[in-house]
Amino acid sequence: MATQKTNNVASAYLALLADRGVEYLFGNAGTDFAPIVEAYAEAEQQGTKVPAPILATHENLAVSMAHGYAMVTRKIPAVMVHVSVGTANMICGAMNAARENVAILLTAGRTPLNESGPLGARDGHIHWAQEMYDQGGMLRELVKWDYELRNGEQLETVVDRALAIAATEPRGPVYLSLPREVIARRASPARHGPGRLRAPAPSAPDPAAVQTAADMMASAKRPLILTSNAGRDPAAFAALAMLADRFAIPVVQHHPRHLSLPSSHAMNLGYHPASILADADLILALESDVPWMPAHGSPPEGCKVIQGGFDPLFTHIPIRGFACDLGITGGAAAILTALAAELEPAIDRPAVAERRTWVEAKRRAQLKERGALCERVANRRPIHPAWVSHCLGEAKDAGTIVVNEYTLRLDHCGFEHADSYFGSSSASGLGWGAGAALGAKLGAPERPVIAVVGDGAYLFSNPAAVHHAAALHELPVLFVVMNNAMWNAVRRFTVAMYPHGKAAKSNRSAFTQLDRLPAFEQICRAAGGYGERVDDPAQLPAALERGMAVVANEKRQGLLNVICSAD
Ligand SMILES: Cc1ncc(C[n+]2csc(CCOP(=O)(O)OP(=O)(O)O)c2C)c(N)n1
Ligand SMILES: [Mg+2]
Repeated sequence: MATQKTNNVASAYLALLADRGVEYLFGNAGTDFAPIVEAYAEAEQQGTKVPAPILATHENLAVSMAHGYAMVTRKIPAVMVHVSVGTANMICGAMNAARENVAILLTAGRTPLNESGPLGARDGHIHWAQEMYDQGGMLRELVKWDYELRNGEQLETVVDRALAIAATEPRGPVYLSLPREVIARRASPARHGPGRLRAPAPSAPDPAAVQTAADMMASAKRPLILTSNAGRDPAAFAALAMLADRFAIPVVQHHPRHLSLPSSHAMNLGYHPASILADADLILALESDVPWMPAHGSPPEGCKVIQGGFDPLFTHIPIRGFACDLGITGGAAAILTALAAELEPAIDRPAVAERRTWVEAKRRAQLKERGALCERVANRRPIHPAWVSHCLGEAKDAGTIVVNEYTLRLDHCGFEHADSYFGSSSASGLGWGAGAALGAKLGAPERPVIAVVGDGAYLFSNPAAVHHAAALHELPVLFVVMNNAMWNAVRRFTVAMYPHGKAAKSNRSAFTQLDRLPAFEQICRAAGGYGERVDDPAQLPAALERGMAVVANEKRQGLLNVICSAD
């Protein structure tokens, strides 16, 4: 039984969070924070253990940092923002986290309830206009649970329930609002017991469903595994490598957010399902919200589809019609392990040998094509994104964490270990990558962290706030900005929709060019970091080396503004 000498509910709240393993509170403050600020001062004086406060000067940065931290540590961080307006700024980050099953305790103050009277009652003009009928309603669709703290007596139940629900698979953010008078109330010395409200273990894959899947797989000639996120569970990384190798089943990672298979694995057929879909007679889509892109081709008729994961139908997505002839609910590692055990006695060894040869030939052709492209573009100016990706792959070491907001070409940058690569959320709320990289560095300080972002993504991330946070919290990250001076995605999708249209013929179409961009390297330098503009492809390897050396040796952030072509 832990006892704190507390003044107010806020003190008890912070002590409870720390006791439950919440190491950091990422915050962007306002008038609602007064009791929290006071509680921190009190904790410092009394030596009470509380989550370390991590100040972020924009809410999207605060949530993205928390996301990055949670993604590498699998611990639950807390975020606190300023009432309704802070919540509004936080929603994009909340959506990124929700779609990636990242457990975060999102919190916000709440406009004082009383117009006068108790400590914490309204004393600023904003305390009228900032009130909303349903503050939590703004992000209710994106969180697993939301609640408003009513009094200090329920604190332990509320916090424990919030953390347990966030940690239950499929994981996700939860939201708690904290009215100012409630957290300002005097609390009797807080007593909380050890946490008794733990996240339940996930259900095991149904043995009958696994048996059926194994039968389907054993009789298939060209089975294919498609995944985006199996590697969220590091045990699944090893299980997938084993199963794919043992039974010679090719794997394609479609828009991966976590690495699920080493790049060098003999069954790794890259990142584009369209290149192999036509051959498949059975697909296992594992933790994959969009296993293939119907607009680019669908599996042939007669090809059966098994979907597996914690929520195989992705019920939070309103429309999603990917076939599911058989669904298996459970963790990716558990599904793969059970499947391998059932497949072992059923498998036709000569068929596996034939398939292995077939996959290896496909893989050789892919590698040759990638190598040829890389050679072709190596000397191009502006620098080609494939060359940047290749050079980065050569420069980083095995322990490096790469956070990619969208522009890195995975085809040209190899990764061998679980948790070495993190891609941006399927929701793609831009502005995530730079903050997530800072959070990753906070969670894994001993590992080098590189953020690869487009010029657009970089600007969405609130660069001044990002570089300030990197300096303030001493988080030396290397930012590599692939600067093509445009929102190429907007251009690409316009041309794809109107290939013979007027915009396709123009290179000055609206809402695509980013002219007169600032010198990004100077923004980083202004915050005390290292900054370099790179426009010569031959100089890129040396520039990467310099950037990485500064980050490693001088322990300060760095930014390479790499002048790139669109494609
Ligand atoms: C919050 C948010 N606003 C807008 C978009 C739409 N969007 C998707 S990609 C993109 C452009 C990204 O530009 P950049 O990072 O430079 O990469 P590029 O497309 O040039 O490769 C935009 C604006 C988004 N995904 N998220
Ligand atoms: Mg761009």
